Amino acid sequence: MKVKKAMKLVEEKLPKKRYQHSLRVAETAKQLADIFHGDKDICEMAGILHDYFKYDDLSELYQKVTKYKLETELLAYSSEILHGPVAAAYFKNEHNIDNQEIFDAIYFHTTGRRQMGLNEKIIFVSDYIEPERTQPGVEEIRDMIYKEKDIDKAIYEISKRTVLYLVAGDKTIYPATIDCLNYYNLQK
Ligand code: DGI
Ligand code: FE
Ligand code: FE
Repeated sequence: MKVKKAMKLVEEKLPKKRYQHSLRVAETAKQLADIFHGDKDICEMAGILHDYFKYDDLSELYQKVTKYKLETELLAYSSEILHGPVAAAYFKNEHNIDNQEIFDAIYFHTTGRRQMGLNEKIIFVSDYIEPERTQPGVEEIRDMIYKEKDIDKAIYEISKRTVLYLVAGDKTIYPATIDCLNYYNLQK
């Protein structure tokens, strides 16, 4: 699929603000691909498509988990966890995007996981630091990327903040989120 087609699909599917977020993630990811020697085309495509199912009803997402034979473990989680895996499977199956790195980057963009590939790491971080993100401490993460150029440290700090936030809100933590935290704690 060409970039323009991907943009058009996302523009038609998502509210304007979420479409614009997707474009900013793609732009940020291209920048990070330059800095860390990732693949700009993979980063751009994954960035554009990553949140495609962000606002689908849970029942629609569950149907697609079954249709695309994704892990049944996913059925215990909400759309916050599901929108990535379902988008990865949808674009692979319905739009012939058969690039494993794009698949992984979209699939794990919310949770991260242990041993992420470079482009997968770039999407995970770009989603968190794109220019309009304003969560407390985001500037520290931007410094780890743009000044220290330490992507593994940034991943650990993002995971840590996410887990703290989830625990504080009594949310269920998906296993890959914890794996990511532990793995990058030892890498940083
Ligand atoms: O889709 P975005 O808003 O751009 O960002 P995202 O896909 O990273 O989603 C962020 C949300 O997902 C945020 O509110 C935290 C939540 N999240 C991340 N890891 C987990 C999680 N929610 C649960 N319940 N469990 C997790 O492990
Ligand atoms: Fe997302
Ligand atoms: Fe996002």
